[in-house]
Parts: sequence; structure tokens; C-alpha cells
Amino acid sequence: MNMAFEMARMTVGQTGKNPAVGAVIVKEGKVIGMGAHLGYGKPHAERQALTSCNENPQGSDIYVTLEPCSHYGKTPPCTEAIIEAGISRVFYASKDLNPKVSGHQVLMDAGVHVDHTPDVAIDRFYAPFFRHLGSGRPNVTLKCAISLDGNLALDDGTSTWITGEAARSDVHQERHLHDAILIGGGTLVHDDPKLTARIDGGGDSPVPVVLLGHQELSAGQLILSHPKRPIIYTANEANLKHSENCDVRVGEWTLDVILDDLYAKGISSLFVEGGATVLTSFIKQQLYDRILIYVAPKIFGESRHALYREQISSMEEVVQFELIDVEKLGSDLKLTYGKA
Ligand code: AOF
Ligand code: ZN
Repeated sequence: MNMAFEMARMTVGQTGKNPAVGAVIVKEGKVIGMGAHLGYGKPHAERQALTSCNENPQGSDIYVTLEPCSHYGKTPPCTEAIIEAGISRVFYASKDLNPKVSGHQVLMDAGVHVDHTPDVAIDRFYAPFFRHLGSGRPNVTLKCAISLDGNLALDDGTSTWITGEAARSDVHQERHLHDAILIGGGTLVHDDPKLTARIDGGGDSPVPVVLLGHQELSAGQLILSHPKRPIIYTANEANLKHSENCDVRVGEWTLDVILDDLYAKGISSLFVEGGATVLTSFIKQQLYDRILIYVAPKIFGESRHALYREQISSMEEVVQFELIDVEKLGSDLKLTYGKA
């Protein structure tokens, strides 16, 4: 199961709305096949593992991180493949809360020995999958880098190199793990960001999403050479001239509707990189699952660039998060929060 879990972990960020799943087939104490679900619409982990078998899987055991599926989706049911292959015993870690899936029962009915062996770490691993499956919206991670005194920039707006190397590579790792990355028009114009994931060995860049409002996208912007086709939400029809390179969505957009729209396009996880106006809207509307705050050991002094752009005049209005994790990255801190 550990091997299966390792494969599932390696494929996070590349399966879209589907869960990352790993499977290992063992016969007479020997690993004879292994596989992972490598992409949305692609064969499931169990079928990948069966395809890779170097001997007849008849009478073998399969270890899967998630309950095998029993429905016709984009692929036929894994239960069928398991039964046809003559596998004797199925061990799975997390129950699939997808209402279409009842692999446990189907396998048992076919006379296969099925063992649900729950594992806290694997259940935690699937929590984001079950969350977006239930909500019908992408999981949202907000990210910002701040000074010790809580500012996103110096008073003159300078914000480059707030955090160090380790924190910056961690951000690229996070980008790699998300399906899409969202910024506001201000950040686009001010920073002209690439929005790619640059990690050792490459990285799978998230789909860039820009909330452009009434602003106009200019032809020289780096985002236009992004490996994935950008999605632009705008109220300005002039942006339709970029339709060849971007998915230009003209209308009066609210964040809820944008999240529904992104989910319909297959985005299951969204990384929001700012700026402050965008972050504030997501926080104010409670549209987030996690907030990552990278804190640099620097004082920016008095500045108009606070993380949250709303006046708070009483303790009742204070925004409260729940601390999930603290990590030291070089001389910076990575604070992970959830909703309180
Ligand atoms: C598994 N193994 O590797 C995956 C499973 O549309 P489909 O056919 O790809 O089915 C997607 C659903 O199947 C997904 O929502 C989840 O419940 C299950 N995914 N199941 O046994 C896998 N990826
Ligand atoms: Zn399946």
C-alpha cells in the first residue's frame, strides 16, 4: 500500500478532477505489476497495473489507494478488469465517496475477497478530491508573500524578492500541483508574470486565469506565451481580439460564477496569487480552502499595501483563520491556514 500511495502522491496535479490513485499487484510475495492514474480520461490505476503485469495476475492480490470504481465513466469499471483478471484479493485504503462508485460491493458479489484497510494519511490525501466532488467547485488556495509587519509591498509599490530562494521554489512546487493559477488585472499589468511552474526537471504549469475587469490585455504580455491557453474573464469586449491565443470570457463576472465556470472546464484546484484586491475578495467572500502565507524576516514600515484591503473597525469583523502548518524555508516561514 505504501508503494501504491507513493505513486498516487507523485501524480498529484496531473489528474484534473479525478483523484490521484496508485495500485500494486502482488503474487506469491512478488510485485508483478504496478500503475497509477496518469491523467484525466486516461486508464485508472488498476488497469495500468494490470497492463504492466509481467506474469498472469490470476490468484494475485491488488493494493489500491482508493476503492476501485464500478461505473462506466470515461473509462469502463475497474471492478470488471479485476474480476476478469482473476485477482483473488483486493485491499483498498480509502472509500470512494463518489456516489457512482460501489466497487467494494460489486467485487464481493463476484466472490472476490475485499479488504478495506483505512489509513489516516491516505484519507487525508483524498480530502481535497472529496471536497471538490461535493462542492462542484475547484479547491482554492490563496497565496501571498508578506513582510513581518504584514505588507505585500513597500509603500511605493515595490514587491519583488520579498522572500528567499527556498520559499520561491516552494511556490513553483505549489503551482505545479494546481490545475490553474489566478491573478487580477493589476498584477498582470504591474508584474507581467509568466505564471509557469519552474521546478527541477520542468514542472507542469497551471492554466493561467486573469480577472481583467474593464482593463485591456496588451499584445506583449508574457502570459500570452504560456504553455497552457490562458482564460481571461473580462467585461471589456475589446479583449476578444486575443481570442486566437486565449479563452476570452466576456460578461459581468462574480467569483462564484467564475469558480463554477472553471470547474466546468475541468479545473479542480485553483492557486490564487493576487494581488491584494483579488485576495481580499476571495477572503471576504469566504471562497478559499487554504491560505499560504510566506513571511520574510523584513520590516517594510508604514505602507498602504496591507494584505487585506478592508477597514476593520471592531473585533467582530476581524478575519480569523485556523493554523494548519508551519514550515521553515531558508530564512522565511510558510504558514498554512484553513478557514476558522
Ligand atoms: C479508481 N482508480 O485510478 C481512479 C478512480 O470518468 P472516469 O471513468 O475516469 O471515472 C472517474 C471516477 O472514478 C472518479 O471520480 C473516482 O470516483 C474514480 N476514480 N477510481 O478506482 C482510479 N482515478
Ligand atoms: Zn476505476
